[in-house]
Amino acid sequence: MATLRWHLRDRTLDLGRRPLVMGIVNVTPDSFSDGGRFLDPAAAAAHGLKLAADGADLLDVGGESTRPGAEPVPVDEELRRVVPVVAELARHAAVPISVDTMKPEVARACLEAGAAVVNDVGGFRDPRMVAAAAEHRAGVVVMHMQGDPQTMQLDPRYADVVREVGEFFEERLRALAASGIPTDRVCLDPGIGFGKTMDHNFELLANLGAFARLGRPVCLGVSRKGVIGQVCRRPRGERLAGSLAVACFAAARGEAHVLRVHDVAETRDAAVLLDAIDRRRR
Ligand code: HH2
Repeated sequence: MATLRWHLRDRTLDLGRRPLVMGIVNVTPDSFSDGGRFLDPAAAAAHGLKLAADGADLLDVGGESTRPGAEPVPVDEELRRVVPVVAELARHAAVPISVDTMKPEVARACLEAGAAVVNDVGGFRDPRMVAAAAEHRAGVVVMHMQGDPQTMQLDPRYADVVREVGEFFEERLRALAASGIPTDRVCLDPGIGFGKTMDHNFELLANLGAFARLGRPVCLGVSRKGVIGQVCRRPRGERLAGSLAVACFAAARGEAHVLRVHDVAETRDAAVLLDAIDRRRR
């Protein structure tokens, strides 16, 4: 892989070697695969530390489920869920902390508590999100979503999903650079399952190279998602093999650089193995 760096506040991540593993810490009662397991902030922080010990390169803390049809969470409640967890992890985990939120108040409070990345499934279309990330020189994950989580799966439509997601990224990179977020702080994410049919998801997975060509790291979130379940006919608890297959396919082609996953230890093993093979390529 060529040199690829992602700047987050005072750190720089090197994505040129093996794919990085972003461990998911959901502080929610209703996330699609692990809702309710880590709603208590102490349990969530302990889970985050375990994922760091398992080899996560980043931890992504979220307090609002974005599964299709999920109920929006009021800002006070989301703050109450995530800020103590981010603060605890920023103090005790050696890896950068990301906050998965669409709310500027939450992004700002988490950055003040030590987060280094804002992961916005809304794609930083809200100028207040942009301002919060710019002021703190945070790294950002710009995800593509058609519509919003309440309605996104009702009737997703594209003339050409790969072209439209690519155009969205190009527009975002330009707009963010003009608003104080330089391109070297941006990671792109096609948003698998966010306003997409199964066909759209597979079109995107098969053509991730179109986004890697934009010169920025690509984050891929397929862990335990419906896109795995529908093909493999497995319930959520049995999608690890499928999740790894998709992640490895993309990473081995140099088309995914950050793997957002629930199963960190297993994904880390896969990433390290890919690297061991890749280093010997002639
Ligand atoms: N997927 C989910 C949430 N946030 N962020 C990015 N950048 N990319 C993704 O694919 C992505 C994301 C959904 O997964 P999860 O957090 O496990 O579930 P829930 O939203 O139900 O909490």
